Formats: sequence, C-alpha cells, structure tokens
Amino acid sequence: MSSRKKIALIGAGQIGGTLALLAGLRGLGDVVLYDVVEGMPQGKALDLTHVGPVFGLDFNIKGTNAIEDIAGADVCIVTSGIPRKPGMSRDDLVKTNADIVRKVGEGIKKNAPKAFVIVITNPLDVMTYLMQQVTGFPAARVCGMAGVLDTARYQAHLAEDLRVSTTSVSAFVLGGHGDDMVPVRSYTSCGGIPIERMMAKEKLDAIEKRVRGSGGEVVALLKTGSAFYSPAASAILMAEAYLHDKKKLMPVAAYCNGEYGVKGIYLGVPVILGAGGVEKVIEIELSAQEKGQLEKSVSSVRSVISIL
Ligand code: A3D
Repeated sequence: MSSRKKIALIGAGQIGGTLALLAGLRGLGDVVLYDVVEGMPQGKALDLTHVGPVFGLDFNIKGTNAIEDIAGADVCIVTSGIPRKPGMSRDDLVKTNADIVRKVGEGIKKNAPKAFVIVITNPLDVMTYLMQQVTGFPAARVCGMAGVLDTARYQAHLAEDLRVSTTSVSAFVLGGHGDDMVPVRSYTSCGGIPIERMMAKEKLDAIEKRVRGSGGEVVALLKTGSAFYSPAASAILMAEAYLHDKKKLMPVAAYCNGEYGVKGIYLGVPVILGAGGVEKVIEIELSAQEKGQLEKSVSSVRSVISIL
C-alpha cells in the first residue's frame, strides 16, 4: 500500500488541467485526471508528466476515461460540466450540469467512498448540495469552492486600489456564489485597520460591485468559457487544508444546519477545514445590511434548488 495521497480530478477541461498542474507542482500526491472526452485527459496527463523533470519533481499523473481509475481517492475535485458563455448566468447551467453531477456523484460513491469531495461545477451551491445528496456522504466530506475565490477577488481589487500587497488585506465574502454574494465589509481590514477607515464608502461600493461581477467580467473577455486559473488555485488551497489537517479558517460552500438561520442547503460560510473535512461552521455577527444581503443570497440558492 502506498502512503502517497491520491487526488482524483473529475473533469479535465480548463480548470481540471490547471488543477493537475498545480497539484503536481505542490506535491499533493498522485493525480488521476478523468473526463468523458477520449484522449484528452490522457494527452494532458502526458504533457504534464513532461513538466516534472523541468522542475525536478516526480509527477505521477494518469489521464483516463474510466471512472474506476479514481478508486480509493483521498480527494475528488469535481469540475465536470459546462461553463458559462457571455450572456449566461451561472443558474442557466443547472439542468445540464445537474445530470453530469448526478452521474459522476454515483461514480465517486462507488469508487471513492472515503473521499473528501470539493465541487467547483456551477451553479456552485446547488451542485454541491446535489453531490451530497447523490453520494450520501456525511455533509462534512462534501463542500464547494467559491468563497476562497470570491474573497481572493475582493482582496486583489482592494490591494490594487490601496497600492498595498495582497497579503496586507484580510477580506471576507459570504453567501451563495452568484451575483448577490456578500462581501462582508465589517470583517475586512488592511494591516488590521478596518477597511472603512482606509477607503471612502463610494470606492468600497464600487469594488464590491466589481467583485460580485468578476466572474462575468472574465467570461465577457474570454468569450469561450469562464475563469480557470484562480478557481483551480482556490480548490488546491482547500485540498491542502484537508490533506495536511491545517484547521484553516476559510469561506467554503458548506452544509448549514441552522447556522445564520439557514437550514438544509449549502451556502458560502466561514468554516474550519482540516482532516475531518468541514470541521465547524463559524458564526459571526453581521450588520443589518449584511444580514439582508445574505437572506437575498439564500433565497437565490433555494430558488435554483427548486429547479432540480
Ligand atoms: P470545461 O473546460 O468545459 O471543462 C469541463 C469538462 O467536463 C469538459 O472537459 C467535459 O468534457 C467534462 N465533462 C462533461 N461531462 C462529463 C462527465 N459526465 N464526466 C466527466 N467529465 C465530464 O469547463 P471549466 O473547467 O472551465 O469549468 C468547469 C465548471 O466549473 C463549469 O461548470 C464552470 O461554470 C465552473 N466554474 C466554477 C467557478 C467557481 O468559482 C465555483 C469558477 C469558474 C468555473
């Protein structure tokens, strides 16, 4: 038995390929890249195998069209599905992607019953909910990647405007991964200084508006798909927190069981991520305005679930 960890990437498209590269570069373990398109995951895996020697790393990446090859995976990261095109909302993807998530969910349940599952497929909160339903895994072992990316976008634009390092900015975004996500201003700071003391309200409003529409801004520029470098990097951070038992506090789409007054759905909330998966949902006091925004975001998620 190898003690190396096994990372299964379900979907070998733009995000899947980038995930494989990052997993190899960061030495997460052996990677299986799975997709339904014949030859494509094998081709990407072969190409990535040739990256190893360049950096003096031993990449072990296998491309496959057989879901059985994910057997025994410790982590599954799911990107299978279609991405947005200009003019589409994330919710427009629901029917097509739900069928795909149901199918791969069955494959994960059968072949990797002990895996920690990170969903990236959109509409994110709803596809994560569906994945948990299909696999029947404990909710702590199924979560979605969105908050890490939304927070990084908030950090990036605040740091850009303040002309400081992104490492000086500590930011927070809650709610569903849609245009009504909630950048939480009251918990955002720069070098420990509350952000509202560093920046005029109008400026903050404008940056938050841009963060909500960041995914769409990328889609409009690319024209053929959606963001892929930053979503992949964000999911790798989550996989590392799980594999290395980091107990890292980060916003992820997690199952809410009464927290924030929300029950029975997945929603972007701050959690502790460690070897137990989503070990704890952290509840923080929100301003009245933030609470109102969160409620709006919750109803958007619920309305998409009702389509399923
Ligand atoms: P893309 O490059 O099209 O890759 C998706 C891959 O899924 C393709 O290679 C398909 O062949 C494959 N696929 C389809 N059906 C199956 C199946 N049944 N089994 C295995 N593989 C299958 O898209 P992408 O990588 O750019 O994006 C993937 C998903 O992530 C989309 O739904 C995007 O909307 C979503 N996304 C989410 C975020 C978040 O922040 C949550 C950001 C960006 C993209």
